Amino acid sequence: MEHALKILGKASSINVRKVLWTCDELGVSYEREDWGSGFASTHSPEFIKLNPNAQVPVIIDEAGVLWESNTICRYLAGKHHHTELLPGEPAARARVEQWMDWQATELNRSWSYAFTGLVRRDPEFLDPHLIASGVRGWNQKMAILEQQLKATGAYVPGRTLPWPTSSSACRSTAG
Ligand SMILES: N[C@@H](CCC(=O)N[C@@H](CS)C(=O)NCC(=O)O)C(=O)O
Repeated sequence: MEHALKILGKASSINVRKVLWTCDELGVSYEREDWGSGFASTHSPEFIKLNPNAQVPVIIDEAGVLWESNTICRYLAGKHHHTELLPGEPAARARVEQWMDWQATELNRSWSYAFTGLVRRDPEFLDPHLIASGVRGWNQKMAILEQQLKATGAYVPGRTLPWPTSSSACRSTAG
């Protein structure tokens, strides 16, 4: 019997939403617990044992505990043999992973300082030059994304997601 998938993380987190959206596309059911700022603390000893980075999302299933949102999405697609969502063919797979890696490294790095200062109002992130540089970086990355979406006419890796889905409500709210 397959164990239920448990997802730890508040649904408003962009990184948790990736995992929820992936589950929706795969038709995988799950239980979710609210963890993260505003909810149960990820700095509690109980949570740190699961993810030493004190971040959501974390998943737990019969294989154990996993963190890092993009890894979780790839794991779930692989586990459920959805090679259309995460292709097995190396070149097609690399094109999906290229954008996932870009998001986690280049894109996230561009906005995080300015976001932490301007939105979170963290006093350690209020250097106006670094904020201006973050805003410039974000706009450069968004121009790359816009260009790619213009080229495909649809989704980042290509013209279609692998199969039609009824989850348009989920898609429109995924940030
Ligand atoms: N690289 C991590 C980043 C995870 C991350 O930044 N999570 C944020 C929420 S979006 C978090 O846990 N913040 C601490 C908190 O909410 O307590 C991933 O992709 O899973």
